[in-house]
Amino acid sequence: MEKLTSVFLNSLVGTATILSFSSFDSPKNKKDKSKQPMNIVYIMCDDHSYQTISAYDQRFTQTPNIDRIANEGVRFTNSFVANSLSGPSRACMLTGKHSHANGYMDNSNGAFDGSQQTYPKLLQQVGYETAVIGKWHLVSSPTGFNYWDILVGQGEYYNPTFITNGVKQQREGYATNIVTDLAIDWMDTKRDKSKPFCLLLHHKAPHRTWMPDLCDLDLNEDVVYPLPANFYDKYEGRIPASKQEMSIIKDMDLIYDLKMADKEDEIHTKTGLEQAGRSMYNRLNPEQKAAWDKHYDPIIKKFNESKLTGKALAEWKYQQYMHDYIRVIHSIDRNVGKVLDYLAKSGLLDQTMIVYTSDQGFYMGEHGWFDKRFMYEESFRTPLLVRLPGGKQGDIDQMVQNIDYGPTILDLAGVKTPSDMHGVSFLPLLRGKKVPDWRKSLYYHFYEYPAEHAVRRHYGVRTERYKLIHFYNDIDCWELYDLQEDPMEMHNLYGQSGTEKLTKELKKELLKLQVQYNDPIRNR
Ligand code: SGN
Ligand code: CA
Repeated sequence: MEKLTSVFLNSLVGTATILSFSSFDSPKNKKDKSKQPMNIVYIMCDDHSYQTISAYDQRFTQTPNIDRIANEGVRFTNSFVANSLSGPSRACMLTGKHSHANGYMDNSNGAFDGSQQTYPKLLQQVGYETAVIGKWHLVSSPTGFNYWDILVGQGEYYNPTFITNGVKQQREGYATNIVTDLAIDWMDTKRDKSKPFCLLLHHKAPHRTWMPDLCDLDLNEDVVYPLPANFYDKYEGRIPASKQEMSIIKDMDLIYDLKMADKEDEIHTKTGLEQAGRSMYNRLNPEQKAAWDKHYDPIIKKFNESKLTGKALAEWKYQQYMHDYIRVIHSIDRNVGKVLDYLAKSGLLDQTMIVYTSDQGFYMGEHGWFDKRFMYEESFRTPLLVRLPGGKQGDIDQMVQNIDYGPTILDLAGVKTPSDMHGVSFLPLLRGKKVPDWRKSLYYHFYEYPAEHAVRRHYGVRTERYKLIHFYNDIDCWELYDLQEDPMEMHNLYGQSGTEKLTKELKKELLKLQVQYNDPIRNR
């Protein structure tokens, strides 16, 4: 009943808004831009760590174009996901709900149920034109989009296959450039210009295996990246962390991840990964192979001769990983610049909210890792930069989560958050308003286990200062962190004397959230 009422109320809001949208391009409205609805350009990368965005962190690289969004808008300093994995994150964003409620709990979950309520569908109801271009990763075909042009599955970096409104086609070139060009082309020539629009521009990059664009292969060649202080973490007091399989030292593959497929066929790694690495190379066309070889062959030769072991090998792997990853970021940044330039040139900039984010964070060697999944800060957090014309500039420090994106975008379009969405609109924060009762704690739940990288199932709660995590399923481990005293989460305080009261309070808060969101798996 409650759900029906909310749909009804929304349809009323929708009707009212449609009336104003019908005159979107009228000469009168062109004069008074403040009365026009906002477009949304939502740029989301896959696995882009906040550590490699210079608006957040200056240690590794410069991202001047991505930073423009922050400089002309806001930087969220406490932005998080609900379940640090691609498909689930996307489902949380589209539905505004935690994973158990939208049904897409892990990447091997089958297909996302596209018949359910999503924010793009609600936008369509109030007269928006919607499109998704790039990585989709939800198995079922997109629903709620007037136009969709998606990569198949994880997508490929080179010469990727797309499904364009249901029809498969391969496109020659580098994914980040292609996706950007398609998105600009959609805004420029394909959409219905009498309507406001919401474009989801989803890059495959910088997902594993971090393949750079040809023009970026030699970038920053002489740079030596700083090793994180906890690169050689021994995981004392953290059993689940000790059992993961996402270590740069032991799990990062020389051929698959680090591209050391030698022509002499002397380097061999795990059969499956070696084969996958070699077939990735074989996807390249002759021109691409020539540029690839020119860059990697000398590195392979030097690597083969140097017979590295122990720490020298570990740190060589880290440098190689960072070089490739950052080169991939460089291409993303350049392509974000292209989108911003297009919006400026076409006169859309003042009428468009621009979002830059990632489906989750990523480890840049912290704890010795790549990948994500854990509720630890590097992968629980995700970058979030928003440029809202007429909105606030500077930092927003309140804790936001990817379940809030749908409600926020709907709010911008004048649509009330449906009562069954878990997320909350942060539009008031973007407009610089004070929201005294903003949430004080976040809920997280990760499910994909047993699976690649062997991160155990866990749920947890994070407050501004503390974090409590429970790993369950084939393990029963609690972890407690004081993020102020131990920001790298190296000291598990759970069970230590003096933490009893804090633990009790956090368990109470955790249960409160599980009840509030109606998660059937509860704090035990
Ligand atoms: C692939 C990757 C994993 C990664 C998952 C999930 N392996 O399976 O390393 O954790 O995707 O990533 S790979 O051999 O295919 O590269 S996600 O961002 O799509 O959820
Ligand atoms: Ca991802």
